[in-house]
Amino acid sequence: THKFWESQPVGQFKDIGDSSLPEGPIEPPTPLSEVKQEPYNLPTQYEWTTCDMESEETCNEVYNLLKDNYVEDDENMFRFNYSQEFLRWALCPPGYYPSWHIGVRAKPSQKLVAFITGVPARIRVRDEVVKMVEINFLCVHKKLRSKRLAPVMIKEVTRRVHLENIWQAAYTAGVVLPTPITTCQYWHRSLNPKKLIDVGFSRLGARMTMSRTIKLYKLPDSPATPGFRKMELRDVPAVTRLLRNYLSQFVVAPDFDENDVEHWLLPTENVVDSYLVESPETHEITDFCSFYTLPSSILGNQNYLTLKAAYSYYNVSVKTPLLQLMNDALIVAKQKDFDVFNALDVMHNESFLKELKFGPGDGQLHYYLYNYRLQHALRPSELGLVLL
Ligand code: MYA
Ligand code: JJ1
Repeated sequence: THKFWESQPVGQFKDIGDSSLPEGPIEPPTPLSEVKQEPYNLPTQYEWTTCDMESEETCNEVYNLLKDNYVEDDENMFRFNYSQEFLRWALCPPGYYPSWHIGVRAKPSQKLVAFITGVPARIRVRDEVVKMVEINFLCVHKKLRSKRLAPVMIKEVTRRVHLENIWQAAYTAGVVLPTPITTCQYWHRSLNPKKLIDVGFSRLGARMTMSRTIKLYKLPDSPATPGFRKMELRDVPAVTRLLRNYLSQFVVAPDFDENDVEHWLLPTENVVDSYLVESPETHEITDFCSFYTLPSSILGNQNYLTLKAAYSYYNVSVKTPLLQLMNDALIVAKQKDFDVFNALDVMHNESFLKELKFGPGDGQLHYYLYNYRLQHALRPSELGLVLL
């Protein structure tokens, strides 16, 4: 059972298949004057703090909390290691609210022991664009788990989001909660198979030797598509048009404008990489691909500390076949020294995963909406949203 989640305006397991329930908000907004004005109570040994991510020192505290306590795989071999530059990028998009970067400190040491964040986003669900918050980086220090701190943090971020007159949220988790709008599979494409096998990220296949495996995953030294180049600032209007048009076919997708595209997709060193195809004849921008950088710490390995992973982000194929575009993405990722290229089976990704030698991982990612009901769960291919 889910004592906390059963008390929240989210799709409940008992309601699955109930066709009398309408799509849309589960509960209406309340007048802002009725939103609780004071923070929720924490256990007396703890206090709320707002984490200023523009401050080098606070950003470093957040970085360290997550580096030691954030998401691990099911066998505790790897742990996400979001960089400071990445955290600043993820948490400070256009129109962000500093008050949605919420920490918990221990009294009196002032040590940061928990964290949760929200960033604003416009998300389209079918033909409605809904102002939402994207919730991410929920983390409670390993020594403070199972004390019901997470529900208090979720209620506090909800309160602060309500104060800005926003009533819906989108979030993902590796665990099943009431109730996913879709469940996606992680897929992995080896770029540095020797290291992946050495650290236990992957295994030598049956009837495979190391040298056959290395040969299997070999890639050309440079991309194949004529006109394939890095995205630049001057490309923002064309990429925005391309992406808006592409995302319009999915049931749930972000409603990106040029400001969003500049922030989320313009290349930022060691954070996000974006490439496009500019027609050598017409100079039209016809295709686009992108990935973000999220290393994982390798827990307890003598030889290696980190796994360098690229995660497929937004890709748009109009003229160049998606398979060829993503093969070029793999080539540039390999040139940038990534060990593995990861992707979810969202959007049209299924069409290239097997052919480009991705294999299914042991992890899944469940997508959720808060205070918004969908009649039916979606297929992953109906989802046009990638959260970081
Ligand atoms: S997903 C990433 C989550 N982080 C990690 O997995 C890092 C490692 N783990 C931890 O730090 C802790 O285990 C966490 C739970 C903090 C996850 N999402 O305090 P507890 C429920 C939502 O005793 P702890 C991400 O960042 C659990 O079902 N709920 O547990 C998106 C139970 O409730 P119930 C979760 O293990 C986050 C209750 O918490 C999650 O010490 C989206 C137990 O609390 C989870 N990942 O701490 C948050 N894990 O009894 C929701 C456990 O009912 C946002 N729980 O089953 C909702 C929208 C809010 C804004 C709305 C605005 C309008
Ligand atoms: O990375 C993941 N799994 C890897 C490593 C498994 C290590 C043992 N548990 C994996 N490797 C196989 C790769 C192989 C390469 C050649 C082809 C065949 C496949 O499967 C998994 C995803 O699969 N990652 C996790 O489990 C991390 C947590 C995922 C949930 C994330 C929650 C996100 C938080 C919300 O913001």
